[in-house]
Order: sequence, then C-alpha cells, then structure tokens
Amino acid sequence: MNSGLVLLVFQIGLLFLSLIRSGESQHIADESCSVQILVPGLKGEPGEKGEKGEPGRLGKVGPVGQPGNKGDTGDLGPKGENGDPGLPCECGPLRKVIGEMDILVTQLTNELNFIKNALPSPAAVAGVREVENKIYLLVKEEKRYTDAHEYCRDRGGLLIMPKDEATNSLIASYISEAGLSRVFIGVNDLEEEGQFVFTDGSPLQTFNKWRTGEPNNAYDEEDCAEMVSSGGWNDVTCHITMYFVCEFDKDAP
Ligand SMILES: [Ca+2]
Ligand SMILES: [Ca+2]
Repeated sequence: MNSGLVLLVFQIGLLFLSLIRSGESQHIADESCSVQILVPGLKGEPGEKGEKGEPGRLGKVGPVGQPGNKGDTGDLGPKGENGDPGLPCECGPLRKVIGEMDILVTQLTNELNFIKNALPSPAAVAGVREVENKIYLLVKEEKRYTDAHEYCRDRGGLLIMPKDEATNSLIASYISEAGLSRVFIGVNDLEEEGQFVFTDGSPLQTFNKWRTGEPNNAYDEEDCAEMVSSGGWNDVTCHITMYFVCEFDKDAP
C-alpha cells in the first residue's frame, strides 16, 4: 500500500469523526478539511515528430539470381571496306603451254579422223605426204573423175589442187616414187569449155602446168585433167579410170 493511498484512508477517517462530532448535516463547509483525491490526469497532447534517424547498416548480400533468357539476334553490321588489289597473275607461261597443248590435241584429233576416214585399207594407199597446212593422200584405187572427187570430198578433202610450183613438184615426186605414170588432179572445165577451174571453184590464175599442146580437148570430150610423173598436166576424158590424189586441210574440223 503506497503512501498516497494511506493518506487517503487517513483523511477519510478524520472526515468520518468530524461528522460524528459536529452532529450536523452532511454539508462540508470547512475549506481546511476539503478532500483532496489524487487521481491520474488526462493524457497530454502528442509531442512534435522527431528528426529523421541515421541510415541503417547495409543488409546481407542476397543469393545468386537465375540466368536470364537469351537475347534477340542483333542487326546486320555495316558493309566492310573494299579489299586491296590482287597481285598480277604469273600464269602466262602456263597458259601458253596449255594453248600449245590444245593446238596439238586439235592437230592429233584431225589427223586421227583423217586416218580413220581416208584410209580404206593400207594396201590401197601409197602413204601420205604432209606440208605445213595440208596432208596429201595418193589413193591407189582406179576411179572415174567424179567418183575420185566424191571419194576425197566424203573424207573431208578435195582432189589435189596444185596451185603453185612447190605443190606441183611435191605431187609429181609423190607419183613417181609410187611407181605411177599418171593420176587425176582437181582441175576441170566441166562448167564451161576451155575455162578450167580447180575443184574448189577457184579459177586457174597465175599458175598452171599444161604440157605443150595441152589442153587440146581431144575428141571434144576432154574436160578433166591428169598429172603425169614429170609434173605436167593434160586434159583427158572424165570417164576413164585412174588413181588420184586427195588433199586435206589440217585446220578442217
Ligand atoms: Ca574440155
Ligand atoms: Ca588432152
């Protein structure tokens, strides 16, 4: 029991005794005897808000997070700069060799085709003669002029056309070495009497090798030509048969 409460009880006792002693009514007039009851007062007004406190200490480091999703593909980059100029090609010699080989292959192919086409049988041919751009073939089969012409043409050639002294001499030696006396050559005046032309249609211009007194168009029927072993020419009938010489261009396909 605290002192306040003891004082209260004591004062209440004194009051009770005085009431009995005065015998008066319950009116309490003596201020000195007023009752003082000590009870807690009403709650006061709240104080003003305090200042903001100091920042707290750093928290603990958190756990490692989950991996993020893959990002989108980036945009196309800008065009790069032009490269440096290339070095000069040093394959000129190689190209030259290849070019020479191409020429050689073409020549061999042509000659092989010629051999396959032109040689009916080894016994029928007395061998071939060759110059820079021509191959000459003596065919030891007796044929009429037009048949001899077709024989050569079917194999990619023509009856021999001696258009200069060198060619004429070559063919003449070819004939004599084969032991022959005459062959058909590609000269005729079938189109117009007296106007001799080569079998390619070109006229005889600066060169011919007519023997003395020829062409004489004997019996009015000599429209074809032969070469004798001396190299001289003579017009003869086209209907007789004899050996003949074909010529082939090496450049022909
Ligand atoms: Ca004639
Ligand atoms: Ca004649």
